[in-house]
Amino acid sequence: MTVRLHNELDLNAFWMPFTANRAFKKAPRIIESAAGMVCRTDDGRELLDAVSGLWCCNAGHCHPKIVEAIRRQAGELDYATAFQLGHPGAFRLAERLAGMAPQGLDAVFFANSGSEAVDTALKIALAYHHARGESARTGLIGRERGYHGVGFGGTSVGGIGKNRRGFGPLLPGVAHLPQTHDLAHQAFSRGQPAWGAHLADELERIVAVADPATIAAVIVEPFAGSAGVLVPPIGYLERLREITAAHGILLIFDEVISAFGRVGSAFAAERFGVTPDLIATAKGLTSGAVPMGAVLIRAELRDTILANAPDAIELFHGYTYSGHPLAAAAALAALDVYDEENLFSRARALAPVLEEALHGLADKPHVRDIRNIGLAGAVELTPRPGAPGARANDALARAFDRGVLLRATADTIAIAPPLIASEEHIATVANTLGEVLDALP
Ligand code: PXG
Repeated sequence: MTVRLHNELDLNAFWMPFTANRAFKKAPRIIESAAGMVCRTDDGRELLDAVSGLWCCNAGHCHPKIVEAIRRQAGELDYATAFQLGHPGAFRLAERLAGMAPQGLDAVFFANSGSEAVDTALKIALAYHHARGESARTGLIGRERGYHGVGFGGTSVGGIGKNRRGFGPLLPGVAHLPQTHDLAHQAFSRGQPAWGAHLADELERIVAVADPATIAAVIVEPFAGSAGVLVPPIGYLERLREITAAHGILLIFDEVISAFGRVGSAFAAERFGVTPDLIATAKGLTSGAVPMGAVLIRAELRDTILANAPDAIELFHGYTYSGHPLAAAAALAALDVYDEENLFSRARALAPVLEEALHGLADKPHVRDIRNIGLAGAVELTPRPGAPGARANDALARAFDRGVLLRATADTIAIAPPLIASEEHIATVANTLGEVLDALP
């Protein structure tokens, strides 16, 4: 007889993040170990991980090289502060990231999560304008359905209503661009939709109302992940870049999900051919093995702040664990693995396989849209009347029982396998989802 470990666990104290705690604790699902594409539950079941943990384990789980690098680092230097001291790993990693980043983004600031990376990027944007004597530029522009983590900055620029409600007035001076997904014009688009570039022109309207000289930055995900893989219309990001540049507004890409191969390149900025002023990233940076976030910054921004600083310390910002030795070691190893195993080009090669497999589900019951970009895809279902989200949740539970781990936001099911996935893995995910949809009420 299998012993279920969670029967021995007291589940009460851990208040789980973004979780239906009461429901979970009645029917807990515990992952005990993982390797490569597979997670194992405490009752010995194997699950094919079709969401890379949570969009982060791009090299798969427990990659031996990453595991070994963390082990080695833990025995050599557990911690060194980066405040007025340093250790080699953080410098090596920053140099490496600057080398991979789009041209000109040569300065790197370390954080410990996507949320911290986003708030750091927003603060650096404000500090830059302040250093240039444009202290009135404090306004920030996000986008409807955008997700930028859970700090007060990221929550303020974020555009998912439920994540904002109940948390007070948030930051002042924030506006939101319209979201870019439109079923009537884009349903079942493969890759970037042809319709919707004009939605970027809304920025002109917002800027005209607010006075451009009061706006510091625009922040968007190159493709929106959490909201359910909303792919940028052709020409949309280019247009945002033109408008921001014309008004002296910084453009921040939130690449917490889209970097490190998810769309077949180191950064989505490269894939879409649009270079922002700052990139916030995390997740795949360490392949999820140790928490870490980073902001890549156009060097001129950093240099302006350094040159105009009234104090010896130029930016009063940073974290106890900025550039933590274990995180830096994990990230350096992850970047090695991405290189050695050509995982970004592998993702590029697998993208059409995922596209074909997912769009093959178009005629299944309840499906009202399918979207994809790189190794990210979404199947959007028609909600059950009066019960938004219930149908996708049901689908997830059924896929789990059939050994496939998926994610859902509202009634959209997201698929984002590790970049080490094989064509067979992708077929298994799509076939399982197809069987689930066939039987789904
Ligand atoms: N920006 C983006 C674009 C993200 O996707 C964050 C910031 C925040 O990162 P941290 O490390 O602070 O969580 C994220 C996180 C989902 C899901 O189901 C996605 C995230 C987090 C939780 C759930 O799609 N992304």
